Amino acid sequence: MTGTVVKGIGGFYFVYDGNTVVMGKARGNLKRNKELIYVGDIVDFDIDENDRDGECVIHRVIERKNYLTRPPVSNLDILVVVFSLVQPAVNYPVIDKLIAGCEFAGIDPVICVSKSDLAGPEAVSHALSIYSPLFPSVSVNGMTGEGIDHLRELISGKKVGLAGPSGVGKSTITNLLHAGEPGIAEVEEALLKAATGRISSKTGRGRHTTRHVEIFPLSDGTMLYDTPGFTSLDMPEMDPLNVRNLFPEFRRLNSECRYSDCMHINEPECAVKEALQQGLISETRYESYKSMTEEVKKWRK
Ligand SMILES: Nc1nc2c(ncn2[C@@H]2O[C@H](COP(=O)(O)OP(=O)(O)O)[C@@H](O)[C@H]2O)c(=O)[nH]1
Ligand SMILES: [Mg+2]
Ligand SMILES: [Zn+2]
Repeated sequence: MTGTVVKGIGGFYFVYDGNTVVMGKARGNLKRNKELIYVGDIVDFDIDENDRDGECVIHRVIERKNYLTRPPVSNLDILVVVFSLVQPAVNYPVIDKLIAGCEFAGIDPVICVSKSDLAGPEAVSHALSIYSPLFPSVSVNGMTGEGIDHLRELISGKKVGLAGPSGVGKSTITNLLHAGEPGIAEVEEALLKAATGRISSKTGRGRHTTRHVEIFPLSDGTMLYDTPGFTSLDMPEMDPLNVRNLFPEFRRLNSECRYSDCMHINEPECAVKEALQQGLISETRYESYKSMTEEVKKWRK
């Protein structure tokens, strides 16, 4: 049978088959090879016939198209990159680095400007104008729920997580997405049933719970990754020249610069700098690009 790992705790995994949740363990060979199973993995599993409690055995990971490490999750289609303009103030380099991290990991970003009640409509439209030509973008008011339906549409049927600085409203948005979802109560009940008496309280308090991740299926087929939120994504060491490929608005211009290895910083006849001067590329995006390039250069020293 095939299912999605929706939770892992103390060496046990919970597998959702589209209907119900069963609890189980990884087969011996997976454990011996120290192959980690990630929440989000699509796995091949069987119900253990000899097990009265209907535990399952996970034979292998069938699909892991991408993964993130902090917290460890796989197979995200979308990361909703959330930021507010005030309380806390926006830090564009941090946001653009998160977006670049999505590009790097092969995850589609959806941009969400939060706390629209605090910033004023002009500031919100300005922020949206930076991102909406590049990515699906939405503004949300966590106090009234305004914008949540639009966000639901943008993530419908996908495997979705939330990322963004602390305090921007990720938990609030997650709760709004959960509101009135019968699927969540059912899965929670099945999880609880599967776990009762099987996980010792000692294991339950172990280190596996410190970065708690759980996936909740919503009624429209969306799989919502309930995490404390990704505040940053790991970036590997890379050639500074590759940073330009993580900015989609630069990519189509790369071939139009005089030099094919143009970094778009000090070179003459640079199509990106021309686009910047014409207002076709946002200044904050360009500044973020420069600061990321500097950061990547430092790592390589
Ligand atoms: N005014 C206002 N406050 C919000 C909004 N969304 C969240 N908050 C508040 O901002 C604080 C941080 O929100 P939280 O969801 O915990 O942020 P997280 O750290 O990103 O998960 C809480 O006190 C929320 O009540 C919003 O849209 N407007
Ligand atoms: Mg939170
Ligand atoms: Zn250039």
